[in-house]
Amino acid sequence: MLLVGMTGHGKSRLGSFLMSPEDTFSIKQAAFEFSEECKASTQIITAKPLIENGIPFELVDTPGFGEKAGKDLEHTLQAVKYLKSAQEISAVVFVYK
Ligand SMILES: Nc1nc2c(ncn2[C@@H]2O[C@H](COP(=O)(O)OP(=O)(O)OP(=O)(O)O)[C@@H](O)[C@H]2O)c(=O)[nH]1
Ligand SMILES: [Mg+2]
Repeated sequence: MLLVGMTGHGKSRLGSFLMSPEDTFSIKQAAFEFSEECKASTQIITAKPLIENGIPFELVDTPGFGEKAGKDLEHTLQAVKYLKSAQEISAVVFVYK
């Protein structure tokens, strides 16, 4: 399951919540690093294994769009490389606040 969207809209925060909804974790303990303010944080695509209803899958956090000139291209190339190597994408979640 791939989390995509504009920078600062909450992909990493949502991903961390989905990994452990019961935890009121601090930023340091979160599964996916997220920023304290609404600023760009994720730079590298990160996949974490998760089991839901006995079904194993990966939750994938991606860098956000709209950070600054040049970054969108860099992040898109990174995404293309990741998607080419991925076995299967079951869902793409567009995170919009
Ligand atoms: N109030 C509130 N704040 C949120 C929510 N989701 C995210 N935030 C805050 O918004 C800020 C940005 O969240 P991130 O999860 O880092 O955003 P992101 O989409 O991963 O950003 P990039 O990694 O730059 O693409 C952080 O301060 C979060 O705590 C939400 O649902 N409610
Ligand atoms: Mg992020």
